[in-house]
Amino acid sequence: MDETWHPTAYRTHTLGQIQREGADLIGQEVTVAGFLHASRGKGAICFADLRDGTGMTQVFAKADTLGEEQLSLLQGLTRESTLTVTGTVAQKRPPKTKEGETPPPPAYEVLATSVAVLAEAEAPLPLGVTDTVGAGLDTRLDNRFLDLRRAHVNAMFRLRAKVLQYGREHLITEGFIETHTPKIVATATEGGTDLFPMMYFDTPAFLNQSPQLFKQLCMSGGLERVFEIGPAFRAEKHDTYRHLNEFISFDIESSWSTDDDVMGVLERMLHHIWSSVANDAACQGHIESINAWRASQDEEAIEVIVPELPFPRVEYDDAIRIIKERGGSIEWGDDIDAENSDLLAQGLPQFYFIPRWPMDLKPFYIHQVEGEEGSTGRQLSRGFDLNFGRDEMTSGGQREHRIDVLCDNLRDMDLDPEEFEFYVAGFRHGVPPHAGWGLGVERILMVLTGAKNVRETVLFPRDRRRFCP
Ligand code: AMO
Repeated sequence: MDETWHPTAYRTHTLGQIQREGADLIGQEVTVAGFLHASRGKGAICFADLRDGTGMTQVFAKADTLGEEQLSLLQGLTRESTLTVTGTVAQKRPPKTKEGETPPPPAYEVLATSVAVLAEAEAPLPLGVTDTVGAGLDTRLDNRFLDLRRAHVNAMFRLRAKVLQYGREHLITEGFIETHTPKIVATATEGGTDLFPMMYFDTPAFLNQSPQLFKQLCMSGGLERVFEIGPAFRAEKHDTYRHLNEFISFDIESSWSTDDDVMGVLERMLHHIWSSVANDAACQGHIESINAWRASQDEEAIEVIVPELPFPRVEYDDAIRIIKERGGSIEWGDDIDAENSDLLAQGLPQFYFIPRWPMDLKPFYIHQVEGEEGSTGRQLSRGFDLNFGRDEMTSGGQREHRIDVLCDNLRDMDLDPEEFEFYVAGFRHGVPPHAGWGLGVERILMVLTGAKNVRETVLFPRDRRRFCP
């Protein structure tokens, strides 16, 4: 555990600390707090398992040290109620081991001298916290606060925080600064119609689909290298395992850079995230929690395999040829759907880039490849995707910084440059050539944790049917 814990008004020690530092705490008085995970014992004794965000510790209560009244309070307490316990730390009696068997490491318990109930849980619980029989995803999401108390679900969000921490950390070492752009906007960002409308006082406005146009304006503003981790809203009527209507977009934009330069930033960042997670003891604990759950569901264990650098690059032209050779139904100029990505990913067990997409499959802000055309003679772009298996993780590219070409691109895509004046203006008074990408945080979490549904990786997912809680 790398965190430094400070006592709070409710506890002197965490439950994780009792187990880790138990040898030094024997005989010492402590106050711990947590959820009542389980309790057993009648008459003059009670064993209660207490759980907090750091671990679990057994509380041993006896009538002669706790008093009859408090003992029966503890014995009658419903599961998942919250309480504090004051008592002394003792080593638990080690379990009997057979000859030749290695004894488990010592464990510690708290001999209770007083108990205070903080909030009693109603029974029955709408969702079992300790059950290994999986509840349906809808029931889980309806009762997410309880679902989160389950060890493997809790672990998912602790891992998620680590992924963002290591991603941030890496970009800062490469000279990026963290920015925030508005989520209430006047125009579409990506073109197209998948916007959530809203009223901004008396004026119609939208929730932003991506920080794209604003991060580019930061380049015109001389901020050189920016990143942002923030929500993106898409009113797409998808109902799949990988689409959300609100997701967290992890974006960068970098001046004086090409598509190749920012692909380098992306692979170095992902490599850093994976290797940091692999070497972080807390993350290993989270992976173990997830694997314990997977084992109970007869699912294969997940492993953190650090991807090798550089990631493979399969240009769009080659991707189409390879998919066709493997029997896929696709033509040059088509998007590469999940089934065809499966064919392409054969022999590519990790992340892979698909650079140089046809210009007309990419948004208006993407730069074309000068003097180079695809095998069919159509214009290629400096846009790329990063995939893992069948799923797209990131898209990005070098941006068009020449104002005349940018306005032509807008018109070619039936968009009116005047409606994008706030953006186009940023190209009128000098602008560095620049490139960037946007990565779906939830998609990356799916890869790391083996989640089969993107909703598993979001605290309170928003999809076509769900916006509460
Ligand atoms: P794009 O639209 O491809 O590109 O989005 C970037 C990445 O965001 C994730 N993503 C989603 N995740 C969950 N649910 C969705 N509905 C969803 N839509 C997208 C994907 C995707 O690869 N402005 C560009 C990025 C850039 O060029 O910098 C953009 O938004 O992982």
